[in-house]
Amino acid sequence: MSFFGKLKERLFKSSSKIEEGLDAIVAEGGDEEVIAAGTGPDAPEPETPQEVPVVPEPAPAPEPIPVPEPEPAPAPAPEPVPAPSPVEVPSPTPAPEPPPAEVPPAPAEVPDTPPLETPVQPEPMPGPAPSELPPLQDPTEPPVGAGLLGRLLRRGAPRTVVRRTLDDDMLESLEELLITADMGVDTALRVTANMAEGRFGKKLSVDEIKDLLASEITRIMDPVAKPLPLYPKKPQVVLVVGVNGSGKTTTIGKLASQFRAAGKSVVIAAGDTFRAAAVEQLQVWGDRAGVPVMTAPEGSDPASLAFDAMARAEAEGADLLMIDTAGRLQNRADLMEELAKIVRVIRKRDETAPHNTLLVLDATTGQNALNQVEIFQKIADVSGLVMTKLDGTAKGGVLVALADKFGLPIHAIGVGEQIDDLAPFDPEDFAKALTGLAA
Ligand SMILES: Nc1nc2c(ncn2[C@@H]2O[C@H](COP(=O)(O)OP(=O)(O)OP(=O)(O)O)[C@@H](O)[C@H]2O)c(=O)[nH]1
Ligand SMILES: [Mg+2]
Repeated sequence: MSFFGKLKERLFKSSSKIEEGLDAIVAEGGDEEVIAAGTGPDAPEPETPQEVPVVPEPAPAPEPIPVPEPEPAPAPAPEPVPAPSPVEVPSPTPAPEPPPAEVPPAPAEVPDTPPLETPVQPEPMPGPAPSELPPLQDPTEPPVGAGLLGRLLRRGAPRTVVRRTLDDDMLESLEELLITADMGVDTALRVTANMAEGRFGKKLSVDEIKDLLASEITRIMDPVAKPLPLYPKKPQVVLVVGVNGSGKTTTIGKLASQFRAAGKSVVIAAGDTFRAAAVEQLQVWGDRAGVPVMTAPEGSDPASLAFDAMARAEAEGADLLMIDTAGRLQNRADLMEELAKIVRVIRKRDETAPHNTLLVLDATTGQNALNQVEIFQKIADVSGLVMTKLDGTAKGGVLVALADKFGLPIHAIGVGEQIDDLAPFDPEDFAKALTGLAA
């Protein structure tokens, strides 16, 4: 199944919430209009609900075997990124924290070239399969509308469509609906205001509103849809952070597998040294992805492990080092300080690192994700987001709020627990899936 198919099927809860809401809004105060079948190419689609299946079936059980599909471009698909402004390298800390006992004295490493300014020319990634064009008309048939056949076809049963005049009441209902879909108040207001521009007082059907909504969402999200950039720096250090259970370890496993498939050599560091189970979980992912996992004894300093992992990745000439970290709630100052220390120690080895700091967000947390971004950004210079668990939540709209508020790149989204359930973020697909439109 294509990733869009999966996304659409699994965003069931979010899309059905929006769709049901729209149906109710238009039905309330809308008028049924009768349209003669086949009248003109612009004739709106029939609106009989049974003809507009949002998501036909509930999401099936996850496919057992992660068979890589031919078409999806893997999440790390490097686009020829205009290099984001280089990671802000703070001026050397005046009184650098003494490295953990086992950490060798930090050699001052100055790269010859600013690595982030000269992105590697990435290998072209397999592009998405050409989307299938809807069969507009059978070329062998004469155009409908010509001759007797056309007249006969037009005489089908008349269809009905319900349209409601876009007024203040309807706008307010739309705002409320978007807020309940977790888009946040500011974003919901902006989206509905844009939808209404030039359409106030006009009559709209559910499908027309869905189209408007999807294009507004796409417009907001287009600028943030950026695959994880790849840089020539070896190793490129990718630090993965987030609150407990957001999907960091799983995302690292999925990304590592995709990087490997793209021909990159990857090392993973198990920076969650607090739980033995966390290390084991990462090792399982490492095995699945076919990449080595560097571990440290339980309870040892994660900053120290990160430092050692950099040394190993350098020695092995690895392209990428992905550092997993323990989950930490953004309101736990002690844990956030520990994260800041990991970043400081990494920078002692390479002052340009980490080259990417990925904040992994769980879509089911809804609006709290906004607070997570704010605080993690302060502590760890978050360079991009991955949103997991978009399957099975009605809170998918939060991704729109995040894009609108922070403008941070969204590198990938997760829609399941399998190794291939992560894909680059595609705003149009997402908007269509969220609003329940067909591909
Ligand atoms: N449905 C679904 N489950 C996911 C997704 N990503 C991760 N999970 C599940 O979420 C749970 C937590 O994932 P982990 O990768 O362990 O999360 P973590 O952030 O590493 O957790 P801590 O290390 O405990 O902070 C696991 O059961 C994963 O299988 C996703 O996209 N969809
Ligand atoms: Mg973990």
